[in-house]
Amino acid sequence: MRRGSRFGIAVALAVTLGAVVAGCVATKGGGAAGSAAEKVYVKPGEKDAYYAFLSGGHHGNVYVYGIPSCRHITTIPVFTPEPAVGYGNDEESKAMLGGYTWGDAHHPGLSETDGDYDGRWLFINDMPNARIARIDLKDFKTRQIYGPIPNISAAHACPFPTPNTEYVFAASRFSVPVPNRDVKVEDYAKDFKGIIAGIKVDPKSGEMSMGFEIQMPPFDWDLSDAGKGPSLGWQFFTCYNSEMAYDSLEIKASQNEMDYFAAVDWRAAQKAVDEGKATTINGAPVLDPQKVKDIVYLIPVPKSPHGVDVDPSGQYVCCSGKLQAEVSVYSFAKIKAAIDAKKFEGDKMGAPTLKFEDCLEAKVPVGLGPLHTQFDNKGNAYTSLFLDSQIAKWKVGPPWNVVDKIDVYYSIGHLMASEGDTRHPTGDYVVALDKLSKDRYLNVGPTHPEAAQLIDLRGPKMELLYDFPTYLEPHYAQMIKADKLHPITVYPLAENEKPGVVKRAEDARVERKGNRVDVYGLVVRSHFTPDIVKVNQGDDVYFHWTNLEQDDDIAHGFGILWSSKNMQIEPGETKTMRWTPEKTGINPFYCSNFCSALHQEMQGYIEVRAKGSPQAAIVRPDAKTIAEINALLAAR
Ligand code: K7E
Ligand code: CUA
Repeated sequence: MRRGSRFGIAVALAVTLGAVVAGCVATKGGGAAGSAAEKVYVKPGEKDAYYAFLSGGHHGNVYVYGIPSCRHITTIPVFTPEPAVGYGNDEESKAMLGGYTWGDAHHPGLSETDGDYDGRWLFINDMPNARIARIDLKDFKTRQIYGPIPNISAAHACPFPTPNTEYVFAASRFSVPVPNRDVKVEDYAKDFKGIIAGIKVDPKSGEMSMGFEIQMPPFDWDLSDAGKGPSLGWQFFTCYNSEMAYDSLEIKASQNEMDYFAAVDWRAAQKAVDEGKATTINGAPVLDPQKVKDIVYLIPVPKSPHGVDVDPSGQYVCCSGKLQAEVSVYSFAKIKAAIDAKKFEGDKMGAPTLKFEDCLEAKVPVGLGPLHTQFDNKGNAYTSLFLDSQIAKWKVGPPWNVVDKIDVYYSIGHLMASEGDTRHPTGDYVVALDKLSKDRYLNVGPTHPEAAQLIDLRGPKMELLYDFPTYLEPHYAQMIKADKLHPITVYPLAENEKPGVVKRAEDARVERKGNRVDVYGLVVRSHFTPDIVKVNQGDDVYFHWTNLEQDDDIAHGFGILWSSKNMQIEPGETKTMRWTPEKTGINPFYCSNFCSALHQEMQGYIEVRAKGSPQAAIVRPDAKTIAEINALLAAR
C-alpha cells in the first residue's frame, strides 16, 4: 500500500469514529451507538466518562481505570510500599503503614452523600490486618490507615460506607478468642467470637475513629452492605459457617441448609455505647447482645451466602447462596415488621433470629454459583454466577424473573455497575471481574493476567464490549462519573505548613543536635539547595525537602545511591526522609523523577566523615548560592 492511501484511510476512519462519538456523548468518549469498538473508543485527547477504582487484592493497592476505554490510568499505593514515589519510604507514609509491608485489599467504598457517590474519599479494607484506608480524591493519596481494628480478625465485610458516610464497617471473617489469649482451638464454640465494628467517619475531615463493636457468634462474617431509603440506619452482614467448624471448612461449613445475615441497627448500637452499656476490650467498646437488646438480628439465608446487596430503593436485601441457584430477596419492610412484632424463632448468643418465611420476598432463579448483585436505573439487577461463568439480568419486583444472560469468559467474582451501589445507578456499564482467569491475553507463564470485561447495559440485551487485563488481584471495584471528581494539580505553596517546610533559599539550612542532623532543603528546576551535605558516619539524618514548583506535573525525586531510599516530592509539597549513613565516603544523591532539560544535572553529594569528625552545628547556603537560587526561582 502506498503511504498516501494508508494515511487517507486513517483520516477517514478517525473522522467516522469522531462523528459517532461526538454525536452520542457530549464531552466524553464512548458512544452508545455503533460497533463495540466504537463504544470503547476514546479519541486521543478526550477523556473517559468514568473513573473506576479496582481493589488491588493482595497487591494491597488500588488501580484506577478509565471507563469505557478500560485504560489503566494510575495505581494508588495504600497498604504496600511503592518505591517509585517512595510510599512507605518518607516518614509520614512509613508511620501510616505502621510497620506492615503487605495488605490484601478487597472492597473499595466511595464516600456518599444522600446515598450517592460524592467524590470526596475512597475507603478500602486490608482484610488480614483489619485496617481501613481513606484515600483523598482531591490528590489520590492515602491519608489515613485506621487499624488494626481491635478484636477483629480479617476484616472482609469492610468498609461498605453508609449513605451519608456516617460509618464504615468491619467484621471478623475468621473468628478468634476475644480477647485473643492462650486457648485451645478445640474450644472454638466456647471461646471464639465474631465481631462487627462500626467505625465513625468525621463528616468534615473523613478521619476514622472507633464507634462501637458488637460481639457475634463465631461464624465467618463475609460481606456487607448499607441500608438506604427505608432501610437507612441498618447495615447488613452475611455469614457462612454457622456450623462453627474450625477445620475442614470446605465440608463442615456446608452442612446447614441455612446460614444467616445480620441486620445491625447502627444508631441503636452507637446509642448503647454512648450510654455506657459496652465493655472495653483491647480499647474498643464491645456490646454483648445477651445483655444489650435491640441492636442486632439474624435472618436465615440458604446455602453459604456470599454477597449481600441492597437495591437502589432500599426496600430489598439480596443475598446470594454460593451453593444455590437462586438469589434470595428479602423485604426490609417485612424484616422490620417481624422485629417490631418481636416474632423471633430463638436467638444465637443473644442475637434474636427471625423466621425465613417472615422476611423473604422472592427467590430469583438466576443460575449456578451466584455471588454478587449490582443494579441499573431501569429496575434491573445483575448477578454474577461463578459456576455458570455468566451474568444474569433480572427484574427487581414481580414477576422476579431473569430477563437476559451473558457469558463471561472466566469464573466471575464481583461485578461493578456504573454508580451501582448508590440510590441512582446510571445503567451505562457493568464490569465483570474474575476469580479464575482464562488465557485471554498473550501467554506470560503459569499465572494468567487477571481479566475484566466491559459490558454495555444501555441496550435491551447486555453486550460485551471489551476485554482488559489487570494485575493481581481485583476483588470488588466501584465506578464514579468522572465529572464528580476535581483533583488538584499542585499543592498550593502558600498553604504548606508542614513541619520542615522551607519556602525561601535564605531559610535552607543543615542543623545538627548531637548526632541528629536535619536538612531543611528546597528543590526547584534543576537544583537541590543544599546540594552538598556534610555528616558523620552513624548520624541520624532527616532530609526535609520542599518542592517550590507550582507548575503541573513538575515533581522532583530524591534518591540516595547504595540505599533503598527514594521518594517523589510533588509541586508545593514537603516530605521528610530519614537516612543513616553506615559507611564513610562520598555518597551521591540525585533527582529520580524527570523534571527538566537539566534533570540529569539535578544531583548532589553527601560527604560522610568518620564518627566524631568536627561538623558545624548549623550550615546555611552562602550569599552567592542564595542569589543563584533566587534567580532560578524568579525564572521558574
Ligand atoms: Cu473476592 Cu468481595 Cu473478597 Cu466476592 S470477595 S467474589
Ligand atoms: Cu528534578 Cu529531575
